[in-house]
Amino acid sequence: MHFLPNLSDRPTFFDMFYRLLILFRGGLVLLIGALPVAGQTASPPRPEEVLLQEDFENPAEQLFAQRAIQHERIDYAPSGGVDGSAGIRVKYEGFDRGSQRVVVRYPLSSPVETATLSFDVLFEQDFQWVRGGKLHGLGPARPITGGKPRVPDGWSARATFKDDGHIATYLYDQNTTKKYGVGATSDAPVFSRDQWHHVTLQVQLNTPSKADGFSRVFVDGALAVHTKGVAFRGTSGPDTAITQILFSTFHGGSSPRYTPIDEHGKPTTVHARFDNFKVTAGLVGPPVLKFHRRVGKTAQ
Ligand SMILES: [Ca+2]
Repeated sequence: MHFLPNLSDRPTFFDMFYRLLILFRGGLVLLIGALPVAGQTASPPRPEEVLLQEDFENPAEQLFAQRAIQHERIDYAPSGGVDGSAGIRVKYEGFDRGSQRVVVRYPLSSPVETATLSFDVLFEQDFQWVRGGKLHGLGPARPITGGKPRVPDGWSARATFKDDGHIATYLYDQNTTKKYGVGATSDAPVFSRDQWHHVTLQVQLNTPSKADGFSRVFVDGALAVHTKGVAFRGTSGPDTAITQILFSTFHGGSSPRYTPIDEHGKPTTVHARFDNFKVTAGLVGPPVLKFHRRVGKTAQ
């Protein structure tokens, strides 16, 4: 106790108080030293496993960008992405079944049971949502889309844009009484024209014998739709896992009611731009507790 002041052999009340104060301070230092640093946990979280990432800045070196730009209705936009970076521009050419299909499928780097797709989208000033259309998603080796018959090892999970800038989940599940996909629509519009929006689609596959899968869609960090109790697949096996990004965007629907039209009522072409596609293993994204106004209800 050499650091103590030279106290008398018969301590006064002040001496006792001073000794206690020094001991207490020493104990406090030891206690603080034993505490973890703020924000640190006993086992640090695993780093994100990125299954696909594309910012379009070096298209010659990025295979997904190359594949996308080869599509006749996708143009490379050197300064058309987020913050003047490079992106892509999609032409939605109206015809009697909505707009011409723009579909690019690309494999993920490994199969997973749970994944998160995110991307940025800007609907240009000319864009018309009409009655709705597709807005990308995830699928297995053989995705079911376009009203094709359901099979046990086939499914798909996509977002769709809806009238007035709403968003919806659009899921081909195991419900054999349905011809088309099922899902839910946000209660309020989430998109505005000429403004970048960040879309996040989470997919959790079901246990093959149970309807315990789900899909959530977030827009600009807020939960817009949460569809629970989904039987995406009716069997197990590697072919049922999430293995592909389904770049898929067009109006429709299969009737002129989905078609973007000009002032004369004739089919016209409208545009949207995309940037920063990323697919990550697991549920990545904003916390679920942050709601986008009200969460859409399942409408099956
Ligand atoms: Ca970019």
